[in-house]
Amino acid sequence: MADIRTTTDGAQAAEAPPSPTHVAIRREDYRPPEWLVPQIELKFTLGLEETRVQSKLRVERNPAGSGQSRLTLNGDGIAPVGVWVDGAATSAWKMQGDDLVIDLPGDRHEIGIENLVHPAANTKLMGLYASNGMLCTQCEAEGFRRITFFPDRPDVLSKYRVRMEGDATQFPVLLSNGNRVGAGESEGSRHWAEWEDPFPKPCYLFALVAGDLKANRDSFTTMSGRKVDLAIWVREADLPKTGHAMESLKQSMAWDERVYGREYDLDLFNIVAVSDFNMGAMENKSLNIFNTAYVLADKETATDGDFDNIARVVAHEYFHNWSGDRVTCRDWFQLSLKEGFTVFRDQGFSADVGSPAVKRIEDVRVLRAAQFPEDQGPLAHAVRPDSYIEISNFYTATVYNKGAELIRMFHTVLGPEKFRAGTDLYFERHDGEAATCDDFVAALEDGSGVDLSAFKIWYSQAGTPRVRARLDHDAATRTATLHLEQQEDPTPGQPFKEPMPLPLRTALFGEESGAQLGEEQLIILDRAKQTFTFENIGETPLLSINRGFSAPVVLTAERRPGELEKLAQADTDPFARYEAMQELMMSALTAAARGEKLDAEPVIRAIGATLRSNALDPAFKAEAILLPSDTLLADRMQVVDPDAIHAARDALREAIGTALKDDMLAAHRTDGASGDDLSPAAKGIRRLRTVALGYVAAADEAQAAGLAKAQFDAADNMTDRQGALGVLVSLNQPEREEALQAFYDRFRDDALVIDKWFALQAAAQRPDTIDQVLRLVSHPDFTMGNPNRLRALVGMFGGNHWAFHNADGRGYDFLADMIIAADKLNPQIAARLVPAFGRWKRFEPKRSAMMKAALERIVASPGLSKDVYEQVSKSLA
Ligand code: B3K
Ligand code: ZN
Repeated sequence: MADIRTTTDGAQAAEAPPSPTHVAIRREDYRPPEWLVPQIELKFTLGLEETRVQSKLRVERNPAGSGQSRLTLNGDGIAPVGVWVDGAATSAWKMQGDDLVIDLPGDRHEIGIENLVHPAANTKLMGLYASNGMLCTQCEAEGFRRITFFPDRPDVLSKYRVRMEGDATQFPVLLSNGNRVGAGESEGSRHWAEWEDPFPKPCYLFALVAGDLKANRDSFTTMSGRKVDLAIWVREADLPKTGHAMESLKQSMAWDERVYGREYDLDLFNIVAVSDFNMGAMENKSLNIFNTAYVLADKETATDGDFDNIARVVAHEYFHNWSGDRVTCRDWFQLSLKEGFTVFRDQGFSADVGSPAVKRIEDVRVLRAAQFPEDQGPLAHAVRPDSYIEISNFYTATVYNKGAELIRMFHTVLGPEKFRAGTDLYFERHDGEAATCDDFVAALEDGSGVDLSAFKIWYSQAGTPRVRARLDHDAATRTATLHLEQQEDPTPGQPFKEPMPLPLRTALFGEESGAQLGEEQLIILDRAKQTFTFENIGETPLLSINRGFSAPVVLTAERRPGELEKLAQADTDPFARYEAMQELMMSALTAAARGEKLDAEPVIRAIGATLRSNALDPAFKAEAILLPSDTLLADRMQVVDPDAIHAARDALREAIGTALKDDMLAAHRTDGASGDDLSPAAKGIRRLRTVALGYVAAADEAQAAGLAKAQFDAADNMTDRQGALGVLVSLNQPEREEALQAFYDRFRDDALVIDKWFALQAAAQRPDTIDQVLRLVSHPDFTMGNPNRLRALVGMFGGNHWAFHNADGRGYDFLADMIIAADKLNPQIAARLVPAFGRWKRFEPKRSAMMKAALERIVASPGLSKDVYEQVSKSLA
């Protein structure tokens, strides 16, 4: 960023040891841009090996700047072939590191630059790169500077005119943002197209695609009656797999009109699917680029989870058109302004098109699995971070998912109408601007008339608050008193913390009657210690607190024996019921992992009652009977011993499977869901089938292997097939190999399904998983160059708690080797593998020392990228 000073001193020292080359950028150093670029014209002469880029920038001195005559244009790995100022070639420019600087005499100039890029050699997949013979771009966060020189910061907004020219056979389709304003043939077998985007945008939203693609075309008529042409571009063979993505797009467009009053603003909306992509998808204005994994689906190759993820990601990227594109971020510290809000919006969409109760449980499961560990480890950072070395490392569960929880708290406190008044004002007030998180809160406050200032601490204070609750009951006075305490633990760079406002939806139920006692209350706990009184409580109450997970906290309540079991049956809030089950399981598991006797009976009774309930649907049952993961259990242990955790979990699974085998077999036999039925009810039946099969496997391997193989062979859909294989991979039965081979043979030409084949084996709960993974790295289908494949095998293995933390340390050696090797190709993806090592200090001494040694080996490897350097050095600090 041109005008943000870099530093190696001060606050940064608390977070990462200084490096001579990798320096921190700080939020407090933000300065407005010195120069604005209202207009840019780009010309691309396309080639896979080499593409020529000619750019023409209209630059204007920013009245809000400090008056500098120096124009700094960011670059990354590119060199100018020529530079022009106001039409005249000039040599009065110089390189400052990767950046091009020109001293300009006046207030307005036209700058011309020509440079070359090499898409096929671009293994970072940032900027312009080649994938499967096509060309595409990824510019967020700082990829545009790998295409051409530009003030690569989100608060410089420009109107784009883009011309591209290339071989018509190799690149029959030429796409960019906005509207196509011209096209034609040129010399030889070449052709060209010209695109113009009427909406000013930051360069991170620029996109270009050139390739041999075919479109699934449809249209959507907006609420004001405008027809929008929709197209999903894929390789011809993949066209039959685009129907679900298209339906999801149309549903998203209608939902955003209905729920947020947001109408689409151009006549064209394109989605392009790419096989090599660093993340899920990208919201480039009117030209979204997607990882194929979030576009392509049919029932033979995609699971119900895949279908749901496609709908979620299509919605998320579409919603960015307003929360991200029309209103963008002032600087990258404000990333959660668009990401937290857009995740909250996509969660609302998925809840509305599916089951709201199950969706909330899933969202909390993701938060606990991905964000809570972040908050408790060395990489903890605020939703609006204060500094970064590499911004790509901050596309985290904290910025996205905790950011969404923060928006959810605003929604809870304001209620839907006032929240909507606030978001309407936000979009109206900041349309066409680059805004901040403070601007967002101010708009919510002004739109709703409610003071939200106390909640702003959620943007700046990292860490998950811990809440302790105790409920006393005085039968004589018929009052119940709720004693609450909150505690915020130190995180890197934040040794002292303030109490935070925690909105806790709370209700009481009668222990005897099971009936709700009075209305649900929204309690705001905003001090370190507080008590709340409930009047007219005649019978002994059960405490249902943080219902719907209204605050993203770790809450422990003092419970009488039997209280959780009763709540699990009586609570009227589905999330609270699920939570009561989880707490019941968690207390049995943590006790057993500490070496105490396993008390499985209360869990068995609760699961049995859940399975037999006629009032609950299968999807909810499947969620409610799943045991907390090894990783979640590890979070609750003082000293983490992965073997003890795993043994406790295995013992409880076996006890449940044995005691409830008939119920599990009945749940597994349940049918009535045909493979192409994607209703929430059918998905629930399939999910419960496989979860129940897992419990049967814990009780009787041989019987489960037979059932799983039968399910696998008979499956007419990927959910049942993958579910069965997911159970089989952890068993020592002959059916395992047969099914793995059959799966591979059938789907060997389908990259996304082969990703599943790798991922299932990396996720297997077996003592020899590390051996299997080491073998799979040499499999001819394994490649580090494709992010999906690397994530499927290596990423999945890093998340397999028991296997990765194998006592002999080979898991650590393997992951360190992979990070070092992947860093040479694609630093962004390599850095994403580092957090598996993050909480090394919490492990038993032997593993802790080995994890630390692995991190030290990585940080000592020569030529480390700043991506990996930042994650590893912070992990060691
Ligand atoms: N905004 C993109 C993420 C870009 C990640 C860059 N490292 C996708 C999304 O959140 O919608
Ligand atoms: Zn996003």
